[in-house]
Amino acid sequence: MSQDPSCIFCKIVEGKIPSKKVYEDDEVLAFHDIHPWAPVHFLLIPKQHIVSMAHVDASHAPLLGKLMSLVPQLAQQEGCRPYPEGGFRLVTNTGADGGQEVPHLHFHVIGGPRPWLKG
Ligand code: DGP
Repeated sequence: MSQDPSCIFCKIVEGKIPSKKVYEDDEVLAFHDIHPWAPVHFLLIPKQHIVSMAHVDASHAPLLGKLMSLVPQLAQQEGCRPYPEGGFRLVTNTGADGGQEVPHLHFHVIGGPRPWLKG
């Protein structure tokens, strides 16, 4: 599996930086965001080092499909209320203009009661 030794999220995958894990299998890791924006805020990442959504191609389709298919069950597991009264926000910042700070593809899953929600 391709990893970047300087990448914070690769270090989390390898256990070199601790994280509060939500889910893990051989291809995917989900863990709590260190600076949560909301009562529920975790990050879902491929273990493989993919820099961003701008670096995704057709070869990644099965992996991305797996990541997306995990979102509903993990959101529910972490306390997001059911759709439609509840739900969650799914965010992927991409590149400098997209506000991406960590250059390892990640999906923010954000939810909980609404006072935190802006825009
Ligand atoms: P983004 O702006 O989309 O690249 O968001 C990166 C997120 O990663 C940000 O919300 C904070 C989180 N983050 C950065 N470093 C760490 C870390 O070492 N541990 C955890 N759990 N989260 C981190």
